[in-house]
Amino acid sequence: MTQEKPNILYLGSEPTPGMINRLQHAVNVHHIPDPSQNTHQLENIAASIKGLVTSASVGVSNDLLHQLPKLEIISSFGVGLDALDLDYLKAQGIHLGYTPNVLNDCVADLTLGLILDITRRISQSDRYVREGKWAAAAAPLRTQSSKKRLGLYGMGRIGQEIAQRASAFKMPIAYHTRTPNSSLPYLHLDSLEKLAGWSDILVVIVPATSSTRQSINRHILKTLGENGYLINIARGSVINEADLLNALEQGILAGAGLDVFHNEPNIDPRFYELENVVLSPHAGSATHETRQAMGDLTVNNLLNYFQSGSLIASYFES
Ligand code: NAP
Ligand code: 8YV
Repeated sequence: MTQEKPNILYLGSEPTPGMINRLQHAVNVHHIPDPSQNTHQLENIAASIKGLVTSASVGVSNDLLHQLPKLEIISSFGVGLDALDLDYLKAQGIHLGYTPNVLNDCVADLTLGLILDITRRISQSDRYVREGKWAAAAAPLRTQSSKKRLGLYGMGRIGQEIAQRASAFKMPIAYHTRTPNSSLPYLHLDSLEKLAGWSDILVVIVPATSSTRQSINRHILKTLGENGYLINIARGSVINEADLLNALEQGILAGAGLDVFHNEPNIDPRFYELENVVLSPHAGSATHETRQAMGDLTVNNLLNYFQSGSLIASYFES
């Protein structure tokens, strides 16, 4: 007797081509990019859904979760889990797969790119040349990137990769986390304020949680100071964005390199007017190689669960 394939709900678009195709061999995929726009299709299948595939940016609303009484597993494309109600999932015993580590290198590479760009103003210089200004006057001098003090707010999987790369640029490194990691050769500071005071460049690479929400505020930015640079590669919600915009406009801060924003992709247009920011469209993991690895792990987490009861990368069981 052949066993019936489990029903899976697939939200959002397909971030890596071929994911749905691979899943279809072992499970029945119901691809509903936005269930709030397609309530009729969802009503017909909700009671039978055992697995769900989503991404860090799409997440799953609580309203949808409450409509899925048989849900056993969510497999999420990405490492940030802030678009999911983790307490609810844990209480319901719903397994959660995600894609840690496979994206560390590319996110760390882009972080160094943002640091080099905002200090040496690479994007701004590119505009200067394209706009034909070079022949009229030499471009202004920029700020040295190497040897600057690099503060990392967060020193987990990605933070450690950033620190390794920054060491090659001869940057002294300090970090702030709630728990010091004694295996690391870097200075641990026991508050974000102390880290901001110590740093020339402050990199945000903590998860978006209630304890980090809006923790980068006017006071922290003032402490980082008028020669300081902020790099945010984590999540927009970790920063009080009104405070950041004011600080950039008023010269309280030298500059910022930003990959993530409030209300992305419809970001505050005040950013467009500023020359002292480099803007990146949430592209930390956005390379062919890393997105392929993330897609494979997302698919394999789900398939492994239905084949053997265990996930390859499980958030609650790690
Ligand atoms: P991770 O390995 O879990 O590391 C998180 C780090 O943050 C740990 O060092 C942790 O240390 C620290 N931390 C957590 N809460 C803190 C708090 N309240 N105060 C101070 N430190 C705190 O995570 P990861 O894999 O490095 O990823 C970090 C985040 O990057 C993700 O959650 C995601 O939002 C973001 N991300 C963005 C992109 C992008 O494309 N831009 C791509 C991937 C990930 P303690 O627990 O000891 O405090
Ligand atoms: C995702 C990310 O690619 O992993 C994360 O947390 O932010 C990115 O790597 C993006 O959010 C797609 O959902």
